[in-house]
Amino acid sequence: NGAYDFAEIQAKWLPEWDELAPFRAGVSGDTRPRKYILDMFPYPSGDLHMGHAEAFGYGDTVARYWRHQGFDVMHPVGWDSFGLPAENAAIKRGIDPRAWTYENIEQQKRSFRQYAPSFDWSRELHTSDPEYYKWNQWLFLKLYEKGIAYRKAGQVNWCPNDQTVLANEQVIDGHCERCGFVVTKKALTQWYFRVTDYADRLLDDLNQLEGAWPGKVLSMQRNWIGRSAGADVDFEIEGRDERVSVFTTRPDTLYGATFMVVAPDSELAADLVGGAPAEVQQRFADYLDTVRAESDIDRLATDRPKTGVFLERYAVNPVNGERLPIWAADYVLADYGHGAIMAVPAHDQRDLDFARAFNLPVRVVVDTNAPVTGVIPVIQLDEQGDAIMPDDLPPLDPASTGIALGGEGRLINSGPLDGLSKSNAIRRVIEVLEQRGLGRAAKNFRLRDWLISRQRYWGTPIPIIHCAECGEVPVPESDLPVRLPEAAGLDLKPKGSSPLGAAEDWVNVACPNCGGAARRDSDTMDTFVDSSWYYLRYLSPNDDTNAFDVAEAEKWLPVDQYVGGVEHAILHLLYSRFITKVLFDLGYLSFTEPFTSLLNQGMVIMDGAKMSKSKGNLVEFASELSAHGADALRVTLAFAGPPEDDIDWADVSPVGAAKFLARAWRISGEVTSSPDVEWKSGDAALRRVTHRLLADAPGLVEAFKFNVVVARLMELVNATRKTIDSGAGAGDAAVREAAEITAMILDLFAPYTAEDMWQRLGYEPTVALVQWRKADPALLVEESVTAIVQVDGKVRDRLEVSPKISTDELESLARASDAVSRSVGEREIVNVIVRAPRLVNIATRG
Ligand code: ANZ
Ligand code: ZN
Repeated sequence: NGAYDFAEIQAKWLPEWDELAPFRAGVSGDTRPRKYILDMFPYPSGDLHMGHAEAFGYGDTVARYWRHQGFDVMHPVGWDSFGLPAENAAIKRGIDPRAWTYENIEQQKRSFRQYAPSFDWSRELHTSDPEYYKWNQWLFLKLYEKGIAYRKAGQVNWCPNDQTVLANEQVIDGHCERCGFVVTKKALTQWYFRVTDYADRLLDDLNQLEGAWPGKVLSMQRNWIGRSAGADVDFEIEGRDERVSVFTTRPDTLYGATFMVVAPDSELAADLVGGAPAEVQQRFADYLDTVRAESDIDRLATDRPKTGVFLERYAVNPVNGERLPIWAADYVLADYGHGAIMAVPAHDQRDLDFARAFNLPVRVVVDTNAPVTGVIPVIQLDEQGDAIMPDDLPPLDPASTGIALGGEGRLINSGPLDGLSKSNAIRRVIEVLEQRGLGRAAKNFRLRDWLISRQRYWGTPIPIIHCAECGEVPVPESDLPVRLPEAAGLDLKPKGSSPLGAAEDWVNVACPNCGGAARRDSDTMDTFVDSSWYYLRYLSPNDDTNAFDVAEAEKWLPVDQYVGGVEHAILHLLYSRFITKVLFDLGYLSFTEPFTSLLNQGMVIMDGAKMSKSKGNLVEFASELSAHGADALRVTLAFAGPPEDDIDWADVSPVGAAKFLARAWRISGEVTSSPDVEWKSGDAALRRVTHRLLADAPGLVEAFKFNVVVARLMELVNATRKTIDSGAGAGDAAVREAAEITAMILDLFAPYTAEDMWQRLGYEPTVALVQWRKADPALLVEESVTAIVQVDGKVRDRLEVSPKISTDELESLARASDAVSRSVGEREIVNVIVRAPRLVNIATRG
């Protein structure tokens, strides 16, 4: 019974667990109900870091918990091993991205082994293995068949530093997500996935996740998809055959349109300016040059001075025949709606700013002072302080105040719409426009199709062959995988076209269709394709005939609990949800949302700041692991606070956690009763602490209150120690019971210590599969003591009361007792002495 030595315990149990392989999921004949607990798989950039320790610690707590609850738990791990960092490291240090990647995977695996999450290692996968990316290519071909994967020429986001295309999602405030460079636009032909076809479903299905996903993530997804409802309105253009449609969320304000604005970088603008005088064309061309250099974020900002060029063309308002001058201005974006708007300066702030800058008319068409049923008006006070009813006030005048009128109200200056409320007017205008064929109800999304082409080496080759005769030819499924050629000899430096284009032996192939000379598509896929469906591959990671096993998917999916960082709140989750819906439509899956519940862990920070090497506040996972051991590290992370909150490593104490573990472990060595002792015979007070924890822990774990469970374990360990030291001794049955339950629950956070305790208590490994003991209801009722009530020195009643009862409460209980009243009778009570909780002494006279 020596001292607690984590290193010794770790070294002892690792090989035992390897032998036992207790975490294999889906072993044939296993009839337990199933749970799928998934952590976002790591990217192999160096060793694991504290963020991994935290997320994988929490995920493992959940996985272990469900095993104790009798479930067959799928808890796999793999690596998201394609991507830019490997390639950049390769370029910088002249090494093979493959070697760099797989060395890092080995390093992370060694660390994971020590850290000991309960992974089913037999399901390990790496997205950069041909056995995996073959199925990315298969997925691409399925999407291609359905018209969901397509190629189009367009202006794409371009990072001049990384020399690669970026998805909209990878542009943060106009800068490259990876390197921070200002992102520019470039014309390129690229592959896209038609995620916009799924926009409605991606939005509506979020309702199913309400309460099970963090609210913040749901709202980020909703904003990203950005659905707005309104109408398309078609405007006649003088001197042009084709009409121009605009998208508006406020068709009710159509009578207030006083000009039209087109995006300078739209085809429409180019077309319209073609019919304008030469000097307008020149002014427009100069303006376009400045606009091209601006980011979308800048263009949409409300607080910058408005700029624009009058094209000297006119549109005609379909409802009143008014001529509207057409301007080109940067605040209208080419790729939203139709790239053109009807400007209603009285009711739209950006239009108002523009109108005031260029002296364009402002016409109020919604009187926001007019009362509307169900809308509480803003009451103003006159000089005497009396309320002015809003409908006594004239409409506000945005042209002089500079403030557009956005609110509810009643229509004015709008012919047949006058008097209608805003929402009724919207309905009415749409009806009229539809009748006349001049417009229709419409909705718009902020979401764009997913650009998946990358001009980089370290990714999945796109399985398409370009033939001069046949055009785009999909690689036949039987020829998959299209393997990445060796990196050796290729120049991986970014240059705007894919390095694969220079791999002559690889890129030149016979057309699968006509046999003629053809070339492989040399782009690789965005790595978000890899991670969009990996949760499926874990179910049959070695199957070389199917991407995933449909029957296994039926059994295990959707994922019950997903754990990972909030940095994936938009992209990764959106793409996984999208691909899941596509596979549902293709008949492969029977569910439409992949992740039933989501937990986002907070960050591990140091001294209030994000950790980084350059700031010098980096806490290395490896050094913490060797200093304190896996268990103390995991207990520290679990105990630090709610998992969603950031953990400041300066505020926590792995040393304290280790002391707690040692205290728990010591007890397991002191127990002298044998495993078959009757627990019922043990100390009742300690048994209550044990059983209350047994009863409460499931709810706490399921609500992710891991810190509370650890605190309660500490309480139990202290109570056990007290019982041992208080004379009951280590032989008391309740001490054994408490130690066994401690080991079982401690397994959620400190598997090595728990296993060793389990063995010291006389059992075979593994504690990880011990079934949750049922709490004894009799031990859950609040503890009571017997209070004796005396009347004039004679015991008249015994009351069962709480040990914490107050003097006053006990006195009134005693006075209320029938036995006491009977014995007092008509006599007068002259004195009451109360010694809560045990004694009440009543003296009488008469
Ligand atoms: C007239 C109007 C009147 C508008 C009014 C608003 C208020 P969301 O909600 O983001 O969908 N718009 C349409 N296409 C645009 C584009 N390509 N670039 C910039 N702005 C564009 O916004 C829809 C509103 O944004 C549309 O409704 C349009 O202005 C503008 F009192 O039309 B609105
Ligand atoms: Zn061909």
